[in-house]
Amino acid sequence: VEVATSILSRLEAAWRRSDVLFAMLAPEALLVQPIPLRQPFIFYIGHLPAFAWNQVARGLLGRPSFEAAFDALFERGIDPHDVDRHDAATPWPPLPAVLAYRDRCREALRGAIEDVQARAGTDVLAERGRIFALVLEHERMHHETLLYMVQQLAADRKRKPSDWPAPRLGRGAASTRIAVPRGEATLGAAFDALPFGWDNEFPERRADVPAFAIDSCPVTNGAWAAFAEAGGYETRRFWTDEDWEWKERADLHAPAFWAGTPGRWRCRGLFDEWPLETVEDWPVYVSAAEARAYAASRDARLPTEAEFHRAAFGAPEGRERPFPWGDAAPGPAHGNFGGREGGPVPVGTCPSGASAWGVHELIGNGWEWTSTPFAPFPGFAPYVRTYAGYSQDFFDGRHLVLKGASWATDDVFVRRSFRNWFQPHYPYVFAKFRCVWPA
Ligand code: AVJ
Ligand code: FE
Repeated sequence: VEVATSILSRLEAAWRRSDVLFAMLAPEALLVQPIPLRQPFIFYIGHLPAFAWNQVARGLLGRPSFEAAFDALFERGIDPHDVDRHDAATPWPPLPAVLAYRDRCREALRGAIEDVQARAGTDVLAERGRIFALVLEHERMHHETLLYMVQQLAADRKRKPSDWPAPRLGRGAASTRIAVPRGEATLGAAFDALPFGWDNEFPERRADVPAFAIDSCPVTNGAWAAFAEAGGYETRRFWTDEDWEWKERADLHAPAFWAGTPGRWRCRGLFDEWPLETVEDWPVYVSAAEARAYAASRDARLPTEAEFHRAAFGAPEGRERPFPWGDAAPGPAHGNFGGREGGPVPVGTCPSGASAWGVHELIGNGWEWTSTPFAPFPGFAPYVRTYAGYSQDFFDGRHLVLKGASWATDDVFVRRSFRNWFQPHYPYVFAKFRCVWPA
């Protein structure tokens, strides 16, 4: 009963957050698709309940659909091969119908908790309430999707909540180069070590990581402006062939988060815009393609996933840590994640979240790009039989692993084994980077 109550209250909290986020949209924004690869907002109003219903009621309990067309229409948001599954000629259903569907799904889920628990002894997805953790994490993941879509939405189509946090302007810390000696890093996790993890987090894998040096802080807007103004976007040798071609085609001269012109850049937040000088110590949010061009300009490269782990969780005394700062459960003292700030903060201003080596904000203030293609660990199994394609569909060599968390990432994702992934030419994520060099 206690477990059921906690599942229910976590579901209800996630749903309330979903409703708060959708309330940021002006009504005319529902059909807007601010990111071409993503569906319009209305899709997500249906996707969150459809996903939960499809997983728990249809997938696990085998219940019949009450609205099969919506179950299918709202099932998946992004196709592995970037194909928009919704035929543009077919109009989306009216909002009241989608909201009625959402409410019916939520009601069915409230009623399904005990039925799922009854199968805990025989079904790995019912055991430890895994299917509900999955549904909860999916909903919370999409909260961040929504926020970075709202970020791209025109100002007159969104509404700032009255309690939106004030921006943290001001100076950050200067970045230094930190030497990390050779050692082992643990990636992933043993299946039984976590109450829930996505398929791509398992099993545990040890990597031997040669010594390297790494920026103590991520690259800032100010440093990026210097790169852009020195001709970084126009210097062919900093870019790989593919990245150059993409950048040329997109006609990119600045990060997707910037507006304005050279010397007069402005940085766009979710609802406001600032002259770059006032936020020059915020981490710069860029695509991996831009990040690796910047790294090349400094004779550096992006860290691998294993190097990120070594920098974040390794320690001179040998024993790896669950979190960069040690054993304490993640909270506001450890970094800018969990949606407590409304955007980035100046780099290096949360020293209590630094790793054993003194590397700052590896978790929080922006996801971090790695150079590692998203791929399964040896022994991978798509154990979520109701969603076997969650990771597998993206093991295509076209996605990179990101680690850490952004200001918008829920606390639930702050665990060592969590892996995010995006294409290197996807510039919309709250994703920062730092450089590494040979030792
Ligand atoms: C893990 C964040 C890359 O947003 O495409 C949501 C998560 N998968 N619904 C994404 C996801 C299906 C996924 N990322
Ligand atoms: Fe989804």
